[in-house]
Amino acid sequence: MSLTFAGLPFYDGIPDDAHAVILGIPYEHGASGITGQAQATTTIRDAGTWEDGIDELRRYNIYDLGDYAYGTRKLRKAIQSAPLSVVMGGDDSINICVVEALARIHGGLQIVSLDAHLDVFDPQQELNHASWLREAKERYLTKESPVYVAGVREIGTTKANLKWCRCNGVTSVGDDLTVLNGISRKRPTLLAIDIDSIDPSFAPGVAYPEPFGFTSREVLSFVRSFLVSHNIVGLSITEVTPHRDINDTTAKLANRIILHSLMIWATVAM
Ligand SMILES: [Mn+2]
Repeated sequence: MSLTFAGLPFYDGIPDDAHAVILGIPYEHGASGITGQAQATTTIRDAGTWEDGIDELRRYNIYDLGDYAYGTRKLRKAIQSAPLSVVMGGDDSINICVVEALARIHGGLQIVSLDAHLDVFDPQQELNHASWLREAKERYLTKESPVYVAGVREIGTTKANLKWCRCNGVTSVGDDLTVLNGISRKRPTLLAIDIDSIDPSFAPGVAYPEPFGFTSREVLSFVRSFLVSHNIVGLSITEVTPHRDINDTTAKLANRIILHSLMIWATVAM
């Protein structure tokens, strides 16, 4: 393996004393058309320069578990091995594995997704990164488990998509991130950040950029307050597409969102 994330210790296997783990799923077979997301786990790790590690994180048992293949039992065990699991994609469909793993050990899991796209197309027709949320919800969550999506601005959301959302407890909150502060603070929560939720001027390295996204600062300040107030058990960052990036801007952004998240999480959870 190249550098570990932020110089964290590499753990080969499933740890039993981890406070948090980070791992990658270099998978892009859920991408439609433009691929390259599988390269992101390496690029995001390499977008830091901390061979010696970050002091604030070294006080805790936070391990980089390396990369895992999509859909394996080993991956599930890895995601389940700590109170907080940070997962780097890969295309957005890797969240199906994350939701499966977390839902099996956390009853009443809720999902908060930041995404330019709703991702609720019918998985029966095509199971990919544009249908992952529906697949994950129908397969692994109960009807009562709420799902919130922020930042959706794609052109092409169909009436059938919206109807499915209405009938299945999926709420699109537009671009008002403050709404999310009002959702259940107790429920175990997966925060799934598709990097294309952020404006392409900050995150150019994505397959399907959409204008009018969040600023990078908006997302950082949201993540900071949300991590402090809510019961986060999983954080995923997906859709970084290195060959479309400019000067590693997007990989660096993903790297820093994870890094700040781990630091704030360590401060409040420990
Ligand atoms: Mn997206």
